[in-house]
Amino acid sequence: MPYENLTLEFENGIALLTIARPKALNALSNATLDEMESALDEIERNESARAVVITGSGEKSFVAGADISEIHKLDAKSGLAYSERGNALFYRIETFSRPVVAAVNGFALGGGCELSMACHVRLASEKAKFGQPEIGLGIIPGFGGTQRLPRLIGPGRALDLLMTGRMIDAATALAWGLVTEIIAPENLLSRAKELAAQLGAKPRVALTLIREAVRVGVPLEIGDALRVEADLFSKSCGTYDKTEGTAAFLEKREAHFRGN
Ligand code: CO8
Repeated sequence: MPYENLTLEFENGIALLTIARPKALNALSNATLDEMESALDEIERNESARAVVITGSGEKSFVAGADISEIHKLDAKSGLAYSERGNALFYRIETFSRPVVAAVNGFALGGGCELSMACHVRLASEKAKFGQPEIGLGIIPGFGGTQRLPRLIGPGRALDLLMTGRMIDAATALAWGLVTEIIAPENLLSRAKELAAQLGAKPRVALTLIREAVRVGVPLEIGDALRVEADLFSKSCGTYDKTEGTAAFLEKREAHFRGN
C-alpha cells in the first residue's frame, strides 16, 4: 500500500517502518497517524513479520513531535479527541503482537519521544536527542509522555524534563535508562534489525506474555503483581513452545519453536 508520510518495508522477517516527512523533521501530522494505523494493520496481516523496527528518515530527526501547525488549531474539545487518538495508537504499539524496536536516529521530541517510549526497546544513535518540549508551547504532553516517562526514568528526572522542556543527549538518556544502547549513526539501523531478528526468533507467546507481565504488573502492589506473573507463567506453560524449549534443553539440541 502506498504511503505519503512513511515507508514500510518487509525484509528477513522484520517490518521496517520509517516516518518520512523530511520537510517537518518527521513531525507527526494527522495524516501520518492515519498511515501509521494502516501500516500496523499491514504488519499484523503479514505472518512473516516477526518483529518491527520504527525509525525516522534522514540523519537529523527521529520524530520532532506532533505537527505544531495542527496543534495550533486545537481547542479544549478537539484537544481531547487528538490526545485520545494519539494515545490509542501508541497503546496499540505498546501492546502490539510483535516486539517493536525504536531506532532513534536524531531528535525524539514531544510526540517523537512519546512514540519511542511506546516501543519495547529503544536504541539511540550518538546523535539522538530526547525531550518533552511541550511546556514551551503552553501545553502538556498528550501522547503518553507524562505517564511513560516517569515509569521509565522515575518521577524526579521525568519532572525535570517535563517542566523545563530541555533536551538530553544520548549519553544522558543511556545513564537514565531511557535507552539501552548508543550506536554510531551509520550502524544504528543494522543493529536495530539485528536485535529485532533476535527477538523475532524467540517463542512468540512467551515473548508477548513477558511484555504483558511488565506492562500490567509493574504499576501494581508487589503481591498483586506476582499474581499477574503467576497467571501469565501458567499460560506460557500451556504452549507447544514450552514443551519444545524444555525438551530441547534436556536432549541437548536446538529448539524449533512454532510460535504457539
Ligand atoms: N511540527 C511542525 N513542523 C516542525 C516541527 C513540528 N513538531 N518540528 C520541526 N518542524 C519544521 C520547522 O518548522 C521547519 O520548517 P520550515 O523549514 O518550513 O521552516 C523544519 O521542520 C526544520 O526545523 P527547524 O528549522 O526548526 O530546524 P532546527 O534544526 O533549527 O531545529 C528543532 C530543530 C530543535 C527540532 C526544532 O525544529 C524544534 O524545536 N521543533 C519543535 C519541537 C517540538 O516542540 N516538539 C513538540 C511538539 S508538541 C508534541 O509533540 C505534543 C504531542 C502530543 C500532543 C497532544 C495534544 C493534545
